[in-house]
Amino acid sequence: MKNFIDLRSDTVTLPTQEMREAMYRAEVGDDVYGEDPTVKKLEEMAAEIMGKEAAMFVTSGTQGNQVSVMTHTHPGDEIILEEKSHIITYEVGGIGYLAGVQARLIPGKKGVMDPSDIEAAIREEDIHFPRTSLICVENTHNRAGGTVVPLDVLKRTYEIAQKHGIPVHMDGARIFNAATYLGVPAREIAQYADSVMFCLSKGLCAPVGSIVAGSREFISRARKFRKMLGGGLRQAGVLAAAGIVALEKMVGRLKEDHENARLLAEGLNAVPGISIDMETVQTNIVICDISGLGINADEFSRRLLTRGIKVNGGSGFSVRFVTHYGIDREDISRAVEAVTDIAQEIKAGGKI
Ligand code: TLP
Repeated sequence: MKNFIDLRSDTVTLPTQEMREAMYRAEVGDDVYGEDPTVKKLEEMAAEIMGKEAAMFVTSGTQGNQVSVMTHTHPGDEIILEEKSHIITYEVGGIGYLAGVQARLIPGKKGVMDPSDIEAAIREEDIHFPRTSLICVENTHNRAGGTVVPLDVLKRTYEIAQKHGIPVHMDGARIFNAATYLGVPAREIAQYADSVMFCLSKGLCAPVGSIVAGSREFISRARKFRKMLGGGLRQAGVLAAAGIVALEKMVGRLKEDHENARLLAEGLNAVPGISIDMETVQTNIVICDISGLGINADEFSRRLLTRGIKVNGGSGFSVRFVTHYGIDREDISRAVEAVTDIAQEIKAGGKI
């Protein structure tokens, strides 16, 4: 039995044996000189998969999003984002600091912005106004519970963006989870964005790295911003080699993570004191409202940890569980049992 069942994030996945072997064997060169064949191979593969002209390996999803925003915009511009998006919540205020842009936040429904709200937020030409220079869409949407933006919404959003001459960036950290849910190739989703960032290091298990894909012209400008942020890596082929295995071998199994997330959600939702909006359980993320238990997320995560389960805490009452390659059905049963146990313990008035 495992020491811990780690449901904090799919970022905790470890590289597979095949990745480690590919990393060991990787042919490498100085990528700042454009001489790393393994990085080039990964970038070409990634561009092809996303249906874009070019792609660039970046150190992280955060770096990929930030470089994309910097490349699409100028300081003083305004960009449209969903109000709970990763870029606005978890990227350390980078868009203000690095790109010098301000955010126009739109509340989404389960992470999905209504295209007409987007259109209404686009600035007219006026001496007082900033220029709206980018629309960002997150797919799947992390804080909404791994929800998928429907293809018709993406299409309408893209049509509006094109009508106004504004590019769309997709934070597709988990785009393959969205593609798995929709049953379409990732490029069908990516076609509705001018640039797309996706992560190799989440459900796909690579140890490090993300990709930004877009037009050749966009990627060549983005390379300068990546360099500026210290992302010009040298023999990065050792990392890219794992990324290639991630794309070749790990995409097809994401449906298992989705099945496990559904089982987990069903199990947890049956525990008195826990409620889950089951409509949001579409991919590998389950967000629970634990307020009915009468303890906050910090206390909940502390009690789970003593039972060998890791989740992130916090002062609120929302707890996220993420399934991934390191989680099997038995782990799901153990997690549900542990949560049931905590609920009973609270009911009995027991303290740890
Ligand atoms: N998300 C992480 C944390 O940062 C919250 C997680 O555990 O889910 N876009 C989205 C939608 C993401 O969920 C993440 C990571 C990123 C971008 C950033 O990727 P990294 O962690 O590689 O910088």
